[in-house]
Amino acid sequence: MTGGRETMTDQTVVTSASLGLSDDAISASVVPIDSLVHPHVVRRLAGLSSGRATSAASSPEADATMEFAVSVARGLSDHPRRLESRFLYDAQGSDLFERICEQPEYYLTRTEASILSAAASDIAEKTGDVALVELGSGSSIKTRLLLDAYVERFGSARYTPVDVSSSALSVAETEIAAHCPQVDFDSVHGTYDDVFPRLEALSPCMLLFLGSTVGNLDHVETAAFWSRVATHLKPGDFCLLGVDTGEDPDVLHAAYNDAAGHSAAFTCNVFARMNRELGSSLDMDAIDHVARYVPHLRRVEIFGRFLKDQDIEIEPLGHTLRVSRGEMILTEVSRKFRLRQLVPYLCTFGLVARHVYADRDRRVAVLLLERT
Ligand code: AVI
Repeated sequence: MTGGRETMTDQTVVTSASLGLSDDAISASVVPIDSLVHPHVVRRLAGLSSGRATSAASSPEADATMEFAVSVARGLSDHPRRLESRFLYDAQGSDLFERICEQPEYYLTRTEASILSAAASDIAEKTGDVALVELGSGSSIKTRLLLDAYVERFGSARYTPVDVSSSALSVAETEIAAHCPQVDFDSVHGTYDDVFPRLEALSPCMLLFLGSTVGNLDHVETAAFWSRVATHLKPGDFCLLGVDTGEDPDVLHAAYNDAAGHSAAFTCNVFARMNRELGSSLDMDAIDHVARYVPHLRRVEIFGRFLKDQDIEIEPLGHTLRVSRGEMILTEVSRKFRLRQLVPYLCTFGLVARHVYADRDRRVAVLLLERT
């Protein structure tokens, strides 16, 4: 063995010489950590990850801001840079998303509503009298079509909407009480995690996951999501899943770049939210919305593109990151589905498609899945 440092693994001895490196190259590669990240930021983040950062001053709002700050710091340090899409939906973002749903180019919402309107009574007949539990219920407008069908068939209905927006839940409650008083309304203000453990007590039930929200999860999140659904639903329970099956590039491009500019405002809002909540001092006039359909990945990718160099401050962490002109920060992906791949995939989680409802143009599908 000639020169070089040794690293022992179970089977192999690797030397710096065998890697073609001299000892000088190794010592020259030592980079002071302080030049990469400020010690103050290290203390903050290390404290957070060990759960020690919650101080006496902590409150749910402060914790939520810190969670946003850490997520932004993490996502902007990633390659490619990204932001978690759940932060698109603050009060302004939720309003903008409602506007998107009303745009003529955004076919998903109205197409899914028309499928539900035609299929509601058939769905009620197939599931029998089950409690309806809706993830990310928002205004619950589409769900009223289903509730009407359940009330008509069974005389009453049980409905548990789940949403992080308390204002959306109270609007839904008022509207449903006025429009359909036979509905027993029992909402959950929180995330999916808050409702999964309650599903067993709500069984027999049908979990509603509409609007192709599943398309905003990446592959890892998707598998984790379906595992949880499969764990918490009992055999014989149902899941009603709405997915976008569109594949026409022009139609998809228009849907995510509406002429009225609501899609652009929705993307930019997450950067404006960083200004509001994290003191990021971003020049909003120098951030553009870019949405493009990538056919081979069957997904729309949405970015904020920086038109000039900007320093992004993350005040709660005392951290600043530089983004250069031309850089694109991924804010969201929206996957589009092929039923011949999706249906067998769901089977691997014990969720069997009993019926698939679709529109004439095959742009949207609603799957009635049974937990076997
Ligand atoms: C909520 N989700 C299904 C929407 C979508 O189509 O992926 C979010 C959205 N983003 C921009 N426009 C719509």
